[in-house]
Amino acid sequence: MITSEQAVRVQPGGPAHPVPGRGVRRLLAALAGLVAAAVALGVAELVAAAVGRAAAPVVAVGDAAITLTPEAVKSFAIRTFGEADKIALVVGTLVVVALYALLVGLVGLRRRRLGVAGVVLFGLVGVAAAVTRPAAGPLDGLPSLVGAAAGVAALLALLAPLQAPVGRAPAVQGGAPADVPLGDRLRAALAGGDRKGAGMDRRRFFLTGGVVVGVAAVAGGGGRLLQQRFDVAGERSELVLPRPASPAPALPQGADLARRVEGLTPLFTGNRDFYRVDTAIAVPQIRPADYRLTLTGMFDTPRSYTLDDLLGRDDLIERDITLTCVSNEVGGRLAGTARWLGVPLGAFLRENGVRAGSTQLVCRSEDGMTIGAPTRSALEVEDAMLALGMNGEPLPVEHGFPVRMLIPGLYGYASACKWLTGIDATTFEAVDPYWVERDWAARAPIKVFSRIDTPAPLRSFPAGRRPVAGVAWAQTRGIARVEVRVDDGDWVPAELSPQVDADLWRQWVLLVDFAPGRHSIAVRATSADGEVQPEERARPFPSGATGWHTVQVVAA
Ligand SMILES: Nc1nc2c(c(=O)[nH]1)N[C@H]1C(S)=C(S)[C@@H](COP(=O)(O)O)O[C@H]1N2
Ligand SMILES: [Mo]
Repeated sequence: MITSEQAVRVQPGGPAHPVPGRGVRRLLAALAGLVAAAVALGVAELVAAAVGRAAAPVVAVGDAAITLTPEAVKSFAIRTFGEADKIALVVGTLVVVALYALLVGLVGLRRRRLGVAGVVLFGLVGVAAAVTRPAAGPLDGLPSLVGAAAGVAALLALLAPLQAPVGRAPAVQGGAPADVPLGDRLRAALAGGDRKGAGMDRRRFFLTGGVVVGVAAVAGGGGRLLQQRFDVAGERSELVLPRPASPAPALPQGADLARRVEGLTPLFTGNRDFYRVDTAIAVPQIRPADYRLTLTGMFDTPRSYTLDDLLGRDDLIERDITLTCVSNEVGGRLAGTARWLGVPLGAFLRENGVRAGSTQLVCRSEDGMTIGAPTRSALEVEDAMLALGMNGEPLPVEHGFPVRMLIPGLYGYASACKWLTGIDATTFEAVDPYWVERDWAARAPIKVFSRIDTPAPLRSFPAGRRPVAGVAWAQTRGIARVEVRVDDGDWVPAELSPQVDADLWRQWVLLVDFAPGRHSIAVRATSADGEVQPEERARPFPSGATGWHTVQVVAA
C-alpha cells in the first residue's frame, strides 16, 4: 500500500520526484534525540567544571548505579570486567542514554511535549543522582539541570524543521548550472535538492544539527578540559615526604624470588601496577592545603588535623604491607604489596583518648564512602597506620591521596579507607558502614591464601623440569609453609622467600619434573599460627573466598 506521504508528488515547475517517506523523517527525529542528549551531556560537563566533577550526570548516575546495584550484579561486574568495571559502567550508562535519546526523538516527532518531558525526566534523574550522593554539595544538581535545559532547546530546534509545513522550492533545482555558487549548491544538496515537499526542511535540520553538535563538542570537550583544574596531581608531585622515625626493616639478599623465576609476582608491586578497587568513578581530588582529618564520637579529646600536622609528626613509620581485597577469587590478583609510610594508628588514637567502649571506627572518605574497622585492631595491630606514602611517593590519587588507613590482617573494605577525612569512634551496634549495609561481613579478617602464578592455567610446555611458583599470604600471622601437589601425588613443600615481616606476602617456588601429558597442579598454604588453607570452595561474598588454587597444564 502506498501512503499519501510515500506518494509521488508533482513539484511546481519540475518533474515528479519520489518524496522521502516517514522512514527518513523518523530516522532524523531519532538522530535529533541523540544530538539533544549529546548537547545535554556536553553542557552538563561544562557546568560540572564550575561545580565539581562528581556532579556531572554520567558520573553521578554511574555512582548511583553502583550504590543501588544489587551485590550479585556488582560481584559479576568485578568478576567480568575486573578493574575495567568502571569503564564498563560508564560505557553501559552511555549506551542506555543513547537508546533512550533515540526514543525521545521519535516520540518528540509525533508529540513534541512528550519529547520535551522525556528530556526533562532525563535531567531529573541526573539531578536526583547528583544530590543524593553522600558527599553532595548544594549546587550538585546544577549540571544536570542546565544540561537538560540545553537538551530541550536542542530537541525543539531540531524537531521544528522535521515538522515544517511544505516550503518554497529551493532556488537551485535539478542539475545545478555552473554559475550557481558552490555554497548554494551544497546547501541545496543538504536540503535534499528539490525533493523538499514532504513537510520537512532537511537543510535547516542539518544546519541546526551541525551547530548543536558543535556546541555539544565544545561544551563537553571544554568542560572536560576545565575540569582538570580539580586535578591535584601537580600538588601531589610537589609534596616532599618526611623521613620515617622508624624505617622498614632491611630486606635480606635475594629476598625477591621473582628475579630468578619468570612469571612470578615481584615481591613489591609498583604503584602503577597496584590493583585498584573502589566505588569512585571520579577519583576524589583533595588539595593538600584543604585537607582535614576530623575525629568524632567516642574520643576524650577529638580534634581535627591538617596534612602538615600528620606529615610533621616525629613518630612516622615505614612498613612493608600486603593489601588484599575481599572480592579476590581463588587464584585472583586483587592483592599488592607496597612500602607504606604513615602515622602509627594505635598511638594516634590513644593520643586522642579513644574510649574503651568504642568497638568500631567508622572511617569516612571524601566521596562519602564509609568503612568500618574494629577499634581493637586499629589499636593493637602492629604497623596499622594512617598512610601518607606508598613506595617512596605520596599516595597516588587513585590509592587515596593524601591519607588512607591501613590495618594489616583485615580486608581492604574493612580497614583501608582511601581519601580518609573522618574517623568516628563508635560501636558495631550503632553503625552499619557501606559494605555491611550490603550484607558483607562486619568483621573481616584475612584468610590464608596461596596462588599459582606460573605456569598459567591451560599452558602447555615441554616435558621435564620447570618451576611452579606463586605467592601466599596471611597478614599479621605470616606464612609458615606452602605445599604443592601435582595430580594425585603427595604434598611437597615449596621453597619460600625469606620471612621479612608477617604482614608481607611470601613468594614460593618448587621445581617439578613433568612427565608428558596433562597435569593438575594444586597449592595450599599454612599460616605461622598453624591454619591450613581449607580445600572447601567459598565465593568471596560475604567474608572472602576459600579453596585451593588449581591449574591444569599440558607437558608435551
Ligand atoms: N574511599 C574508599 N576507600 C576504599 C574503597 C572505596 O571504595 N572507597 N574500597 C576499599 C576496598 S574494597 C579495597 S580492597 C581497598 C583497595 O585499595 P587500593 O585500591 O589502593 O588497592 O580500598 C578500600 N578503600
Ligand atoms: Mo576490597
